Amino acid sequence: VEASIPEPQREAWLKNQASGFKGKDEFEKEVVRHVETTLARSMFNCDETAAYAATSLAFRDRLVIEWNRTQQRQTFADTKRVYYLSLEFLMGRALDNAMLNVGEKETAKSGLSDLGFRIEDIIQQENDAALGNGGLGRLAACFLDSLASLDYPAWGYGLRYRYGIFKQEIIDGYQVEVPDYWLDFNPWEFPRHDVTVDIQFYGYVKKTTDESGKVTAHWEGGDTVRAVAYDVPIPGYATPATNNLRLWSSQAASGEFDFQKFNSGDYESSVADQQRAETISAVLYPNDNLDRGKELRLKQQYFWVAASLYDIVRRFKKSKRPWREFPDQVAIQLNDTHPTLAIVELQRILIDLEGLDWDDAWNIVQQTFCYTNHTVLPEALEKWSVGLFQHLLPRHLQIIYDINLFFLQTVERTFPKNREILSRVSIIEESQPKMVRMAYLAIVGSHKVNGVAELHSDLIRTTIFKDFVTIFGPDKFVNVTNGITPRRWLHQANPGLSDLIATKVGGPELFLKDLTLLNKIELSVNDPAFRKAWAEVKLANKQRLADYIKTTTGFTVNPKALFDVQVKRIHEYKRQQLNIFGVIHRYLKLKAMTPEERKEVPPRVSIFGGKAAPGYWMAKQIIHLINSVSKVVNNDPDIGDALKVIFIEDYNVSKAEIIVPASDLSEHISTAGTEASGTSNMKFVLNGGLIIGTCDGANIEITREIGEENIFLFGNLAEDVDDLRHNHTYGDHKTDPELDQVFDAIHGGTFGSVNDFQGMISAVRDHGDYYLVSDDFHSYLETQDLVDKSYADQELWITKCITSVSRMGFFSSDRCINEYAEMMWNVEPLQPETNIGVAKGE
Ligand code: CJB
Repeated sequence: VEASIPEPQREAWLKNQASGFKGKDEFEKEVVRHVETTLARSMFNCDETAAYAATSLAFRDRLVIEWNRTQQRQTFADTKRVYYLSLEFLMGRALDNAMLNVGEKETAKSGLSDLGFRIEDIIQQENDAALGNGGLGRLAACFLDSLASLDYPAWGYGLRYRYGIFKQEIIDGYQVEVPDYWLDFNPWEFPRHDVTVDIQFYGYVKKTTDESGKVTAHWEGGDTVRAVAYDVPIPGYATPATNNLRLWSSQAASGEFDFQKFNSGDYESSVADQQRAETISAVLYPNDNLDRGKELRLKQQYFWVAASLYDIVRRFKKSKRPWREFPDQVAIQLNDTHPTLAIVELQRILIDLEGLDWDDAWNIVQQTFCYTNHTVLPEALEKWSVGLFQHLLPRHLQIIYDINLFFLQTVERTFPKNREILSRVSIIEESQPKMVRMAYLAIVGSHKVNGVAELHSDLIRTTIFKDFVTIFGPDKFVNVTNGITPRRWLHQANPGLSDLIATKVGGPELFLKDLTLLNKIELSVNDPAFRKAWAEVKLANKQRLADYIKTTTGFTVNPKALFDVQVKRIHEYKRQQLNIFGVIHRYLKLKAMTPEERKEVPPRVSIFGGKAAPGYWMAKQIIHLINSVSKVVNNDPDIGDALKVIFIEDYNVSKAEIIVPASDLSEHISTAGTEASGTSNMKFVLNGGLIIGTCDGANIEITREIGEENIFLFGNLAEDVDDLRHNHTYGDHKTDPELDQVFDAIHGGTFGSVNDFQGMISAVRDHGDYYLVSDDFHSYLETQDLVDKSYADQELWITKCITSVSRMGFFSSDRCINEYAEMMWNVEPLQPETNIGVAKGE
């Protein structure tokens, strides 16, 4: 390594090694130093933004020192690493997390107070890093936290979008999208202008044959775009281990602009070239559970995958090991099919650039990759047209055809003369136009495939990937039920509850590293002091949310009311429409009561939040209906506290941190068989709220863990969905009569012009009610009545909550990551103590 300092000079380096702050005095010194030098400001010119920046930089310095040590340790130990490839990392804010994970939040709090700031205000200054849409991206963020906290040698690879998920504004009840320019000032990233990769697109393939007759393909011509690395340190909790998230940003390969064009007077087109290159990493596609097949998206995928693989291969080559050892050193996890091109790219590198035989290369590829499926929804399964591939990535298309050919040949050997199976499993769909089926390519190129909850894993084995189970055998398909990091989703979001639990479990660092220890609190379920403290924590969290609602919407809600929450992406399959129809039904019932009767009903606040994809018309209609109902109900003097309906604008990770701890009841009510897992269900229960839900995704395992007496399940089962749908189309299907009352109210103009909501009604009445809203409506209302009755008995309710929390240990993402490591990656943690000696950097 040429950049390495020669041996004789190293002593001077070792003597002068950087060491971040220790203790409050040094923290304050670092903050002041950053304000006065890095930011060139002073005590006469230091607002909260500057204090946030300086505090973050002080923590970043600490992280980067540990980051360096961690990378050196891993290189020195020459261990296997995991690479988690994800187009989305929904990280949220970093400062609070960094303070808690390195165990210095108290230091920072008192230091900032000495310097004239409240830590809460400083934390609020940070923009969310919102490089994701929803569950899939947040899962990736939880996994990074667990990988670091468990000392696994792991890197995340993603794209550094200039614009993350859009900001949502609600104007006159409608969603309006506003760009999220979050990079204004981001102290958490390190630009690595020295780590760049030039990525090729378009062009053509030339083949040459050497004397021995060996044919080699050369991909030539086309455009080149430069990938520049930006590194984000990922601190582990209660360990010095600090991993790396490397995000690629695109820029013109020739630097700022094409100087030849520039000098010849073609200034505009040189700038246009530069902008075209930058477009690749400009914006996150805002679709959740939907594939749109846009060329720029495929460009993003290849750009990111090619840069990441170049980096991984470069790192492997430094070890000078033979290629066959690549899978002993490298495990690559494909988060959904978005990075599937990595399979093709590695095969291309091995055969075209490194000269390996096809079979040897393919063996290495299959041993390296694993693939996670996150959905069975047909509209979300990625396909790309062969024509687009041919144009953008001509060599990759050839390799895909060869992969398919060899795969189909083996299938044919096992199932001779079975043409149906061949066409069913072919990576190329023989449609007009022909399409590349990315999930099939991901399965064929990986050695393990997993679903994200038991029901979901069973469904993929028996439906969408059934033929592949027959071909490869059942062992290739495994389940890893999703999890969440208790650091962010309990300790950070709900410090009151975390502290209370810690008193029974022997300190936060114990249960936050082994969440099964939560079961100890069940011993205190009847302890009056513990129960009282529990109720106080919940009320304080509800008060915090009520204050937030007051400031942002102007509506006053009673913190003693039952807070009923549904926050997630807006999607027909997640059925926010079922919820809002239920709310309307409740409103109509309340209106029909006398004031005395109304007083007997337990008050409720129905809280919604979530973004609709900008092109998803029905989802936008749902948002509009919720806001229209909110306006009518909240301003109806007959109703008062009995019912309030709130739509929280721009739901994101940092808002979830306020909302989740404040919930009494949360709704996870997808049509059975559609929600692969869900992870917010886990967050809500862990924070002492109960669930109303369908038998879908991880709700089923949550029930198994916490007991069915502690969850409000309703609705049809996944196994009955097909028959019900069939009956809608061919049978004598009638809308549920109580739902008809709701539709009548909407028709009557109670919530504004019916034209605005006709689509939602027609979907149920005229278009087959694909999501079974009518079929589940009665059962939903009955179960909501049961919720009211249960909530009225506060003593029993608290018992349910404490018991549920105590049994949630299974849902830590630490358990999940250990399962991946053992079943799929074959990697071991590398504990910090094992490091001694000097290595050569990452
Ligand atoms: N998921 O967030 C997304 N986006 C997709 O495009 C496909 C799936 C979600 O992934 C989560 C993590 O596995 C699941 O919990 C959730 O059910 C699924 O919808």
